[in-house]
Amino acid sequence: MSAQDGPPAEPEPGGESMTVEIGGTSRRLPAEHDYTGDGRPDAAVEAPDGTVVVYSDSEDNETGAAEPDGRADEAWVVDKSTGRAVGEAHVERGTGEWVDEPSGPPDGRSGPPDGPSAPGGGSR
Ligand SMILES: [Ca+2]
Ligand SMILES: [Ca+2]
Repeated sequence: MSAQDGPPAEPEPGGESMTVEIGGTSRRLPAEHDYTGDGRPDAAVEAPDGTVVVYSDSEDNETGAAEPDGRADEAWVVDKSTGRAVGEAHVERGTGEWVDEPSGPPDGRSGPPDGPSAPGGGSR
């Protein structure tokens, strides 16, 4: 893709934020970068264990309509050392609870044989 011109309808950069509701608690997180590639800013939270959770808002959490409502409805757990997603979850419509996706992305499985790059120990 050639992106010579700016994005057509980008919401003002820098001033975005997203609400993440976990277990009845709401957190407001800055959403400044598009990690998922859909053109909308996502929020990211770094965890002490070296993973980053990326939150994405792509639909209305209550109706499921494809309109962002400012509340996160998808999340990916990314291993910082590899840059790969190691987990995925989404908000269950109706209950508003986070549900783990049972299986990873289908194309993440049979890739090129680049072995796990974990030289020298680790915490597991
Ligand atoms: Ca995004
Ligand atoms: Ca949402």
